[in-house]
Amino acid sequence: MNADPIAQRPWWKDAVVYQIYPRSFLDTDGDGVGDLPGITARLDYLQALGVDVVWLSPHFDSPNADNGYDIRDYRKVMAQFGTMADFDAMLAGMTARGIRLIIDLVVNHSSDEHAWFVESRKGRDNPYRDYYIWRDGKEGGPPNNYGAFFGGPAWTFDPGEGDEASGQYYLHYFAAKQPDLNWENPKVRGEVYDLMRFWLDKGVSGFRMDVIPFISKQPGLPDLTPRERRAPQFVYAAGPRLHEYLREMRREVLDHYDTMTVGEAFGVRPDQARDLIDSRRRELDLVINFDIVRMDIDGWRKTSWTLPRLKALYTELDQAAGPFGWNTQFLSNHDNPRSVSHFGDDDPDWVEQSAKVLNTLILTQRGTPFLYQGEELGMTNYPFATLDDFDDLEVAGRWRDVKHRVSEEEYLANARAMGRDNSRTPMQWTSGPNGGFTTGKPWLAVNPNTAAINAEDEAARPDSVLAHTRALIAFRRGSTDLKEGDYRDLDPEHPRVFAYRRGAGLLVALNFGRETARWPLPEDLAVDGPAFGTAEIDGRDLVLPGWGWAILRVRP
Ligand code: ISL
Repeated sequence: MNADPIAQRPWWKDAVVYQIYPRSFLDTDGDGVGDLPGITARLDYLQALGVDVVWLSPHFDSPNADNGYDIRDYRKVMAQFGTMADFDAMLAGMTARGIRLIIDLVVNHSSDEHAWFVESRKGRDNPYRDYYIWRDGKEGGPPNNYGAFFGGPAWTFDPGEGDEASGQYYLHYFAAKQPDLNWENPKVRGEVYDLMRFWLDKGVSGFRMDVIPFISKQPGLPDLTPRERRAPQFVYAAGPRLHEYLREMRREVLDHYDTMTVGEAFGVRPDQARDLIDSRRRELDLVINFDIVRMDIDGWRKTSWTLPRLKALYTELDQAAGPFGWNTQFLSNHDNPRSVSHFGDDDPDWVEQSAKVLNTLILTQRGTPFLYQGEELGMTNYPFATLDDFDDLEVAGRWRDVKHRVSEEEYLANARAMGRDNSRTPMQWTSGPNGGFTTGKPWLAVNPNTAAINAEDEAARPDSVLAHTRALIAFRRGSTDLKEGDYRDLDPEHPRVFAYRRGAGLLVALNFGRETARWPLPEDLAVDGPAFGTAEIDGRDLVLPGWGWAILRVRP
């Protein structure tokens, strides 16, 4: 059992979360970009799905260098998404349906068009100068050898409004249009806490915190070693004051509200994550870890994964959370490819079955499930034909970095498999034009398979991925074993079957392949009635068809 030291069990432990990438959810004004009224128009759909919390990717005013993860005004709704009245109407609609809202807190960096940076860059004496991280160059170049995740160095020289001599470099882990905020400055921390209170006072129920481990920088900003340069996130996430900042944030803001906080733990290893989510430390409630979704990606290259390795990661993460931690359970989001293309089988003959297996995995694991928009439908990666089909500065930036040594064909093959735009193509609502997402020209092309994979058709089919996902969310809601029970892998080495116990009363078995699998039930197991799923019990064997799944009630 999970020894929860907090008096009552927090609501977010039993919740199912649904992530909305607003740009691609539903467009109601024909500009080809999703908007907040579009979300409001689909609240009955979300209520019918049975989700408890919506995580909304950034809705704030932004020049959209990084699709909203570059915020120009933290208290203003992006014009393309609507108005503050639209936000209030959306939140009221969610609240009326018993759905909570957590929003995306992007405070490792702002947009370079934010008023703070506009002032900061004016010169060394500006009162906002140390809201950001400015340093003199070294030997005619940047202050150190940090690389930016979206290509090039993590430093950009800015002459300011003085003469060239007054110019300095500013730090940006991501794009040059995303300058890193200086959390060493208590004024910056105070500004962040104020903007958090602004949205909490409007009724939001918490935050997903973008690359929050990066806010504490390494003292002196020393050069990275060649090995560190290959994966700088592990250095960026290990700053000395992170835990201090998070505890201050909780004291100053979060402890005064009933909130859910989810830190995006880019660069954090499972054992380090434990310190972020240990409820006794009063830092974060949950983290989004990268161990599973990035198990087969090395920088921009896609490598490979095996089911035993995947299963080992589930066990490692479950054990790392310990009795005072709690995990998120997810297989995709707006930064990763579609789960059914990544971990399932998106061949049209198998996509539906394998999507059901993956959603069963997400919804029967120990922790808080996070479904990404379209995952409930079995939406797949997009068939990108050329690099021009992408609209992601990460794909473009990394190509600039490697084009001198990698063929476009090789780079395209990797971007096609792992590029973020795979999960950013518009939601597929119908088989009609643009999948019912917009009456205009969509900002990113709609997947042509919307003819076969769309919410309208699936809502009418009892055997659809949508129907399956709804049923599992409802089943989970009523299952103490799934919500609270321990997790134990029953066959970690099996190459294609993922079988595990949840609590005292359930066994889950999943077939990660097209071939039928006969899996011998453990000798000491007394099965209680037929399997819920597509498997059959033959004597002491569980027979799982290709991409089959089963949830068995067992006698304790
Ligand atoms: O892994 C990555 C870096 O190579 C990216 O996919 C991603 O930038 C990383 O996971 C951090 O993501 C978050 O911060 C970024 C933003 O682009 C992502 O959308 C956000 O989820 C900068 O704000």
